[in-house]
Amino acid sequence: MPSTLLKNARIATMVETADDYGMIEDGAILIENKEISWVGPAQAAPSGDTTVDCDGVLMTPGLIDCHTHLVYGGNRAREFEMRLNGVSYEEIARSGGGILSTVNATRDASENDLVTSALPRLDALLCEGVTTVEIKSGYGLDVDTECRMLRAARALQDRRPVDVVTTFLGAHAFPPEYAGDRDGYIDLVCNRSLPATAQDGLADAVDGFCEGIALSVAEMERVFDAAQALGLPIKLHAEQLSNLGGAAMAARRGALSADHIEYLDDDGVRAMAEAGTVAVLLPGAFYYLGETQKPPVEALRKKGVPIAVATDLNPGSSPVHSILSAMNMACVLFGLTPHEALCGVTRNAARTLGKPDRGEIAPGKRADLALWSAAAPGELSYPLGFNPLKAVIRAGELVRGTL
Ligand code: DI6
Ligand code: FE
Repeated sequence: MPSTLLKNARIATMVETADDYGMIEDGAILIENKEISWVGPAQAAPSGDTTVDCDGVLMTPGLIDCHTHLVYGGNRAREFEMRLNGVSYEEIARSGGGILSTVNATRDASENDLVTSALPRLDALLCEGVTTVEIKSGYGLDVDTECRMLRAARALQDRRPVDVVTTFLGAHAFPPEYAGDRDGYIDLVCNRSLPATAQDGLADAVDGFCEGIALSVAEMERVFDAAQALGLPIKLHAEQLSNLGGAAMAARRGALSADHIEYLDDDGVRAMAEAGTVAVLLPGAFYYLGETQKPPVEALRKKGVPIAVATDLNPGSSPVHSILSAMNMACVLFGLTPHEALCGVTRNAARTLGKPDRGEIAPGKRADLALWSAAAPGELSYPLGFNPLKAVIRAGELVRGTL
């Protein structure tokens, strides 16, 4: 494959060794075989088979939304109204609404329905420079629907220029048919749903919702035992509404990430630091639920826990279809710096997906690049509702905009 040299770019490499954005002001980048083979100052650049002048554009790694639930049936606009009329998220969940109302609608949807309804949501992310997206199941809660959701998620990458990483979230809630039999449902997850998805290669990781309104720590441990026996990496929705110690349990088992973590305590922070578990902050859910307890950002920083940021795109607690807005909210609501927010949707997001081949602009990484009409990388977190994306290169190919 011929090589392409992109020159005259301001490159925010986001490499780990740099404590700023890893900026190369008059930079160039050589792309060969879908990968970055060289990056550095333009005057030292090797020659490529073709050369493109980027006209001083700002270049970052392609963005990674590492936590979404964007495949689902129906919608929950009515519950948004209920919440604003004084009914809490937990009350709605306990009365059979919430996640379970999406479960009903998702069970009624065909794979094609799920793909069709997910595409506009995915498109909203892609038009902001997302090149990799994680998508969870968890609105099926039976063997067939969990598999169907994951097949729909995988099918999306045949329809759009994006890499989809899938996560099995059968441990999201208890379905109505197991209302009085929690252990029976965990048995189903461990012995049937999870093996079925693993057998068909449908899941890249296993997640759960560890919460008073969902699974207990002990129940999650059973699911993680089954996941780890199948060789699948684990992650957890933890400490979102209360502190159950789920994040520490997941970290001690080597989890890739613990997500939400508003109620994380010092023990949880320590366990995550020791294990290298990434803290995934989801400010969209915090915002929509009117939460006031903020994640312990200062403690995470002090202990060196890597921080990622994601949309949590879902029909209930976070109908956020914008990774740039999630970055802005992480800054404004949680006090992240714009640099931390950008690390959170590039390098650290890649880490939560177990994908060391992306998230930085460096030799050997995938040539997934977002090009912006912005003067500096901090500007990506600064506005709300403004999109400065100019172009996207995925695996070395221009897939959006013009250079
Ligand atoms: N936490 C979340 O933010 C999503 N799932 C979870 O465990 C929300 C799920 C929903 O409300 O539909
Ligand atoms: Fe979530």
